[in-house]
Amino acid sequence: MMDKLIITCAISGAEVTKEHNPAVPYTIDEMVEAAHQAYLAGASIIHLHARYDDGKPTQNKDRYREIVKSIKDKCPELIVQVSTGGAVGMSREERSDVLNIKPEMATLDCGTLNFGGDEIFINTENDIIYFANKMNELGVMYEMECFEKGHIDTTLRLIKKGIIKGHLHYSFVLGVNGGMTGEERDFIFLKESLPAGSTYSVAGIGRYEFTLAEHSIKHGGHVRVGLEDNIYIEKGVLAKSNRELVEKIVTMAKKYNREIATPKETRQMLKMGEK
Ligand code: KMH
Ligand code: ZN
Repeated sequence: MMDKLIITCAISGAEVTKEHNPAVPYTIDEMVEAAHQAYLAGASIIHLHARYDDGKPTQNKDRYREIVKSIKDKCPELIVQVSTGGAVGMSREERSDVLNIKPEMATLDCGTLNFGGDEIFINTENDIIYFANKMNELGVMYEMECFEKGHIDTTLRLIKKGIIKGHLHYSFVLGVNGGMTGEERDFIFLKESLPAGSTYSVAGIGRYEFTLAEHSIKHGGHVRVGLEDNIYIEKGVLAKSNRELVEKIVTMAKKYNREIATPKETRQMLKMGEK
């Protein structure tokens, strides 16, 4: 029998706006509501980008502290995974400010890639080492975001050097303009490149969100959905909420007899707190 399914909901993002979909949360109240609804639908992890009330993304520790506290006041058992990726163009010092709140979990972006147009999401090897060292020091569980196969190879080198350690949990973020696509063959290639004993989730961008999710559910992996990654519930129809995207995954999971993991079960499966 396959493991229970861990659903992550990427509620806010840094690049998507209310002009793209009015359900994108900006204010703290909107973030709490989005997180709570996603949790009620079956999400055990919230992937969070802080924003100010006007939608501007920020990595400011005080803003994060307030949002995380407000979410946890409403849903004490939820896992809040903060972003250390921030928005394209932020420096690593700016991006890492959020780590000062000692989050339970955070992303570790494992390589550079084009992000469409003139944008480049920069993660040099030294950046990755910087973030990994900081998270190791603070005991923060990381989810390694890999946008293509070279990023997995980078993690393998850093694991050998003892820089990346603890339980290895990956996220394949596929379908970014400039990154690897999210076809089934891409997914299989990445999945088979992982070290033994690791776990993984997938985040399909745009039209890949649900097809990639289905590959992962079928093969025993985990899934991330949310307005950060995709704003449509089906072709041409805007999602009403983050919750609606999570519900679609829960329905899909039933088809493959995958039960949904609670936050407590997620912590056990990802061996959190063992660092
Ligand atoms: N906003 C992207 C540039 C992460 O959260 O760690 C980076 C991102 C990755 O979303
Ligand atoms: Zn993100």
